[in-house]
Order: sequence, then structure tokens, then C-alpha cells
Amino acid sequence: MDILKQIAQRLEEGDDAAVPRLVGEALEAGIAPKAVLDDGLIAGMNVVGEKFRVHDLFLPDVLLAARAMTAGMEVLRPLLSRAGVPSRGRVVIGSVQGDLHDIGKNLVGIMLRGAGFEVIDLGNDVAAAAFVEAARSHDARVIGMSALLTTTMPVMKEVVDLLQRENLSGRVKTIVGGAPLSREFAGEIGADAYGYDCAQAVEKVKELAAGSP
Ligand code: B1M
Repeated sequence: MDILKQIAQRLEEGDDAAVPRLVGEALEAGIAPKAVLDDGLIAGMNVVGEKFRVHDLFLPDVLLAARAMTAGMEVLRPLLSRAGVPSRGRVVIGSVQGDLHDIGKNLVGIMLRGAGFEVIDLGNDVAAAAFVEAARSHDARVIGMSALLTTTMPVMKEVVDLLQRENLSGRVKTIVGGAPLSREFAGEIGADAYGYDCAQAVEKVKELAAGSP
């Protein structure tokens, strides 16, 4: 079996020893970090999500898979982030209130740091007011929000509305992302950008930071 398929398979099994070892082997074999991420780790997690949806896997299995994914990401982290890049500005990120999913948000953070942004990561389950307060206190130009549950998506609109009410929307831009979102949803709630994946998130944040006063 090819090594990327093995990574996906071990991730599905929640094997947090084999996944980082195989990620290391794939990198040593010269496979690009982005391919290891997309075709190994994320591909495996997509299968887990589908099996969970049809009750082929259960919550403890998903937790184990998430742990294996995090262990694999740790091996990739230094390759996706570059040290010593001059700061492009500060970005506040977090998973919105009620949402404990943070793997995608963590990837976005790794990639933003790699692109030279200072990232203030508020973690998961972050209330609208906490995003706005952090942007204000850290003088951040962009707020990045992640949601994986359809039930937590409305919190993103609360953040956009709060920025508007506090007359901050000209200065602090917003980007949203996460599996259940779409460009249309981002437009409907008045977010400044939508990122389909972590690579696109970085491109959009660069544009937002460049356009922000
Ligand atoms: Co949950 N879960 N989960 N889960 N879980 C989903 C999201 C689900 C789709 C599974 C399913 O039914 N098929 C479903 C949501 C259904 C819905 O809302 N319609 C679901 C559910 C129901 C639940 C619980 C309610 C289950 C329960 O308790 N009965 C519960 C809720 C807990 C809560 O949040 N309050 C729950 C719990 C969990 C775990 C804790 C076990 C675990 C999370 C562990 C963790 O994150 N530390 C978990 C996991 C792992 C998943 C799945 C399987 C995988 C998510 C993931 O990490 N994907 C997920 C199924 C799925 O999404 N296919 C599922 C990999 C990650 C790299 O992708 O986060 O999409 P993702 O990020 C992508 C892009 O979306 C984008 O970039 C990344 C790729 O480059 N992106 C951004 C993400 N954020 C961005 C921000 C940006 C830009 C791009 O700009 C700021």
C-alpha cells in the first residue's frame, strides 16, 4: 500500500504512534508536506467523518483519530511554519462558541504563522465578545473564525455584528471557514472573506491585512 494510503488508514484506526512515524517516513521519501497533509492526514479524517455519519464509527473512535491527526500534524508543523519571517501583522483565530472542533483551526494557525503572521489563538468555544476584545487588545487586523457544526455557525454573524456595533468593522476584517460553510454563507453574514481550506485562508488573510488601514 502506498505510504499516503497507510497514513490515512492508520489515522482511521486512531494509531497515534504509527501516524507520526509514517508522516516522517513520507517526508524522508521526498513527498511534499502539502501532499502528506491533504492526501494522507485529511484524506483519512474525511473517511472517519463519513463513517461517523453513517454510524460505522463512534465518538471514541473519532477522538482517537483526532489524536492521531494531531500527532501527525506535529511532525509537519516545522515544515509548514517558517521561523524568522518578518511579521505581516496580527490575526486572532478561534473556533466559535459551542464548537470544540479545532483541528482545522489549528492548521490555519500553523499556515498563517508560516506566512509570517503573529497568531493569537483563542482556542475553541470562543464567545463573540472574546474575539472582538482580543482583536482590540492585540491591535489585530483580522479575526479568523472556524466552525464545524451547523449549530455554531450563527456565532460568526454575532462577531461581524459586534464589530459593526463597535465601529471596528473598517479596521478589523473577518474571515470564516470550516466544513459546513460556503462562500455564500460568508456573504450572507457580512464576513469579509471565506477560506475553503487552510492554504486559501492564508491567501485571503494576506489580502485582508494588506487592505486594512
Ligand atoms: Co465532530 N462532527 N462532533 N468531533 N467531527 C463533525 C463536524 C460532523 C460533520 C461528523 C458527521 O456527522 N459526519 C458532525 C457535524 C454535523 C453538523 O453539524 N451538521 C459532528 C458532530 C455531530 C459532533 C458532535 C455533536 C458529536 C456528538 O457529541 N454526538 C460533537 C460536538 C462537539 C462540539 O464541538 N461541541 C463532536 C465531537 C468531535 C470530536 C471532539 C470527537 C472530534 C474533534 C476533535 C478536535 O477537533 N480536537 C470530532 C471530529 C474529529 C469530527 C470530524 C470527523 C473531523 C473534523 C476534522 O478535524 N477534520 C468531522 C467530520 C468532517 O468534518 N468530515 C466531525 C479535519 C480538518 C483538517 O478539517 O476542520 O474541516 P476541517 O478544516 C479544514 C477546512 O474546513 C478549513 O481548513 C481545513 C483544511 O485545510 N477550515 C478553515 C477550517 N477552519 C477554517 C477557518 C478559516 C479558513 C478555513 O478561516 C479562519
